[in-house]
Amino acid sequence: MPAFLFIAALAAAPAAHAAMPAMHAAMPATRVATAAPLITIGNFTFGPMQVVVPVGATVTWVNGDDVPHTVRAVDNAFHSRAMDTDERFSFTFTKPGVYSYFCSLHPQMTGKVIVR
Ligand SMILES: [Cu+2]
Repeated sequence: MPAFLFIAALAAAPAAHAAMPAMHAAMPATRVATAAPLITIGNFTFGPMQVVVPVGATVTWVNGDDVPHTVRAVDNAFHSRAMDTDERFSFTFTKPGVYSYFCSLHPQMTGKVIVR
């Protein structure tokens, strides 16, 4: 490679290495999603059960089961209607916080959206 490219690669390498530990440290035990994560309901479970999203994220749930499910916030911030197979529900989170939710038809089904 031309000398100037090689020097540029050397200069960039330390910065990339320095960023690595920070990225690992910031990685939580739960799923960190994009601003538009998709949560799939399957086998009476929200998958993933917990997502971490930025403020302004729109989370979409899709029902992959062959029985109806709902998505209802514990504090009633959102409440879908009963979703049949392949139906979707979306909610945009405009404030930081921890949003616990459940399926009102099967209250043992629970999930959490953490908005940062
Ligand atoms: Cu359900």
